Amino acid sequence: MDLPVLFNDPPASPSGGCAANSCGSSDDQLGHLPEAIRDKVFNHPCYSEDAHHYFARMHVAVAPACNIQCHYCNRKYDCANESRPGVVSEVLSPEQAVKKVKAVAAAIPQMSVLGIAGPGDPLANPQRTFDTFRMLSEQTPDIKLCVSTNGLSLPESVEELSKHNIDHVTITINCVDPEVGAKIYPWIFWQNRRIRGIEAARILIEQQQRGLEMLVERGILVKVNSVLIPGVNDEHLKEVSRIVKEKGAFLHNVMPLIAEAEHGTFYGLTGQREPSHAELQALQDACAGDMNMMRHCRQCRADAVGLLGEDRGAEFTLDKIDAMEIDYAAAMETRARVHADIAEELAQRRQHGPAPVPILQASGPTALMAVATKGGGLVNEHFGHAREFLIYEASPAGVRFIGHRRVETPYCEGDSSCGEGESALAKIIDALEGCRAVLCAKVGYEPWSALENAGIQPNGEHALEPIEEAVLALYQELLEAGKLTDDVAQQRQSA
Ligand code: CLF
Ligand code: SF4
Repeated sequence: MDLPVLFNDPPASPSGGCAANSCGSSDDQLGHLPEAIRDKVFNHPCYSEDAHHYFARMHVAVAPACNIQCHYCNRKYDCANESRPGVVSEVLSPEQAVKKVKAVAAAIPQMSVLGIAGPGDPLANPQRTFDTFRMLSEQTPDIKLCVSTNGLSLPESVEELSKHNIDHVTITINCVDPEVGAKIYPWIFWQNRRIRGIEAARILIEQQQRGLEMLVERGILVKVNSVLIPGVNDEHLKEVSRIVKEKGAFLHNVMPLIAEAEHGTFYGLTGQREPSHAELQALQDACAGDMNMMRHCRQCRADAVGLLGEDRGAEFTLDKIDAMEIDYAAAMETRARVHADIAEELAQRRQHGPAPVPILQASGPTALMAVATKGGGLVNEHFGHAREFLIYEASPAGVRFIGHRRVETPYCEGDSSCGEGESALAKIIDALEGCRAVLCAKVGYEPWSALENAGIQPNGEHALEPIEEAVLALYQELLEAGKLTDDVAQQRQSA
């Protein structure tokens, strides 16, 4: 199946025509897709960058076992292929999971997708995973179903996946060469035997590739996740990207390795380094020539609830759900209304995307800009409340989304009486390294000065404006004021 480009980078447009919006962050992201595919992605927050500003996803942690070992995973925690390492989820029975899905769907009508992503491998727990999917496809037909797997048991599961209307499958593919694989996977459990080394990696790769081909044949959209491990598979991932695209994968999500010693993973304990923001972006850009790239992944938990980047899981613990009265039929009416409103807004945005950049100069500086948002595609979060910043690249060719930076402690949550506010601010400034400006709904006096001193221009003038338009406007203001002189190469080096 020859899939149209959804997430590719924009063509360079020195003439200033707005070729903007990589990852289809707005403009004509979905407009050119065949209707069948548009229906599958328009409200999936992971498959459409636009959708992730509006639609929420949730995961249910029904799958505790795993059939392989990855060097970036500690079995005490959730599957690191689709989750941040170091996070533990409460395992649910399929019945508990269904109840939770209904409760969340009623409380958060924007929740459009239910994923099973752990805490182990969903397909290594077929009974629990498919019982959950079966009940959900019968009882909550308005929710898209999604699954993420390491791929070892995928070929044997494809038939069952097709039965439950699962339109979205993620396979984590870190390599297509067993020699590279042997450095990532110490063993697999296969046909009742533990197999190690290159042989283990060879079997895993074969199963992943066969599973990918079988899914594509059935018209199921496949996203490939890859963990970027510097010195192990960084260069190799370009080939992975090329091959999975050739085989019909829809989207490639290159995620940074997280290898902190306190997580107790092999890589964490042996000092394997994580990639920098610049390395991640450079590899995503290199793969983008061959592949639709996802850049808005938040490496969420196996029990995540809410918009990508937020986690409302604590509102839906088992005891709280037990106390809830859920009228799902009524909830479905509200959900249909909310989804229709969002679809209308997205269509409007596509039709009236940001105005083309006037030709200020044929070529010019490229600037990274950070944005504080709490959703809806707007600059609408206070600097001090932001838990993450979206990063956009602005140039005479337009604006493109390139990723996000997470903040451990929002500035306003740092306790200023013991200096925590200052230390939180220092860490935020570190996280924004390489950015020329930060747009937010409001920013206080103290962080304002610190940001300015760090060469990051704070800006609250574009509060509540659509993000791309605001970034573009600020870019022009800074350009006209002669405040943009760095070129992108310099910025990337420093990032
Ligand atoms: Fe979940 Fe994954 Fe489905 Fe999304 S997450 S199973 S495709 S519904 Fe999304 Fe979260 Fe990244 Fe996964 S942001 S970790 S890509
Ligand atoms: Fe851990 Fe997931 Fe790898 Fe299994 S597949 S070892 S749960 S990261």
